[in-house]
Amino acid sequence: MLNKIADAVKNYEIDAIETYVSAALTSGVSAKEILDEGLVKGMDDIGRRFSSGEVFVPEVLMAANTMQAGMDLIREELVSSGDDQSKGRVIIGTVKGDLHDIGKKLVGMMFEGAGYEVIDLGVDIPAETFVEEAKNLDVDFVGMSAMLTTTMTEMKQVVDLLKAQNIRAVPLVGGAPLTAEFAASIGANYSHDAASAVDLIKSL
Ligand code: B12
Repeated sequence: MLNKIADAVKNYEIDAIETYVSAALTSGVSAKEILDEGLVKGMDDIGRRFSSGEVFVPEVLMAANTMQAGMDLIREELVSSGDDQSKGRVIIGTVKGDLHDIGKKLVGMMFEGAGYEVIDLGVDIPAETFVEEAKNLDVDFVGMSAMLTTTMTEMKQVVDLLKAQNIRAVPLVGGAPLTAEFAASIGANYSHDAASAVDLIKSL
């Protein structure tokens, strides 16, 4: 069943993914397993084939849309474990110039599941908008995602602007090209995946 889900992402079977994910949920497979062993596994394969030039942007986009359709179905179960009382307010967005949003959405869902109030700003978000929203919404955390080496530098601008305006919200960063060293160098907190992002936010 989980292999079928991974294959559906790999083969861009957006119509079939709903059937497979629903069947897995009905037969008691957890949302977490569907995510890790199914959807993410399929997307990892596409990522590898994209890097090696076997597939191109349109195929990656179709796989991404298939993955998103699957994620929509497990969303409820992933976030339902959250407490009623909010543990804090988080804004999350993908930085300016960057349109990747699957990882960011996933992290947002996991934060919700852990009891945080999450406001998703979307993609291609300028540093000024992160800072304005952090101020307006009086948030505890500012989550930033970057998937391109060329856009990760945007994160420093956000951190610097938050400091310059004396906003105490804690910056959290993530995305495939980032490292803990990079995050430390800009004064942000880093985690490499959605599960450890939850441990990170809880620890802060
Ligand atoms: C899907 C995808 C796309 C889709 C995005 C669709 C969408 N709606 O998101 C499309 C087709 C649009 C796309 C476009 C491009 N892409 Co692209 N894409 C990918 C791909 C294959 C998968 C990314 C993904 O969704 N992974 C699955 C999720 C679950 O994982 P994740 O994003 O890493 O997120 C996890 C962690 O990083 C972390 N995390 C993420 N954000 C945050 C935030 C916080 C606060 C925290 C704590 C944690 C955290 O937790 C997440 C969950 O576990 C990657 C390959 C790869 N290996 O990453 C390339 C990749 C990122 N893309 C790449 C490139 C080059 C491009 C393009 C420039 C291609 C082009 N020639 O046009 C464009 C850029 C468009 C733009 N301006 O953004 C390169 C980037 C290289 C680099 N280092 O700069 C990659 C690495 C592929 C490669 N090897 O060449 N892409």
